[in-house]
Amino acid sequence: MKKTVITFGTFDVFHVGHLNLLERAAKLGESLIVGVSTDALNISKKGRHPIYPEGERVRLIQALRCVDEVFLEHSLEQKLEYIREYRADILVMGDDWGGRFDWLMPWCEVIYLPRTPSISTTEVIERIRT
Ligand code: C2G
Repeated sequence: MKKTVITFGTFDVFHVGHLNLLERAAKLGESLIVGVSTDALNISKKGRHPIYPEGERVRLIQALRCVDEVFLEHSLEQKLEYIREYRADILVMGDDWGGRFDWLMPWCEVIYLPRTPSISTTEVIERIRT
């Protein structure tokens, strides 16, 4: 059976850690769907405006060869609705979210992939600033 993989993220100031995560997620199935956090969701999660607005972040993710479809993620609590809507078989998240989405296991496989060490959007912003 062909498997659909779904993952979520802000993907602000896109970097190689994001790319590694998306490429590894894509390899777990035949198609990869990505929920990109809205600006409003990012503000509620991280307390700051993303550098790149949601429309631009969506376009960057959409342009990647490993990604099949992109939509805007409006709320962390709507994961089950998105999984059902896109008929996802596997939810992939970075291991910074380890355990947080285990409650979805009755509906899909939940896989946490190790983060790429030593790179993050926050660290890139800090490096540019100083
Ligand atoms: N990531 C990674 N390695 C890094 C940095 C990020 O593997 N060095 C992964 C994260 O674990 C996440 C994805 O890249 O799976 C996107 O990262 P963020 O944009 O920081 O995602 P976040 O804002 O945590 O949003 O519904 C869940 C959220 O929308 C996740």
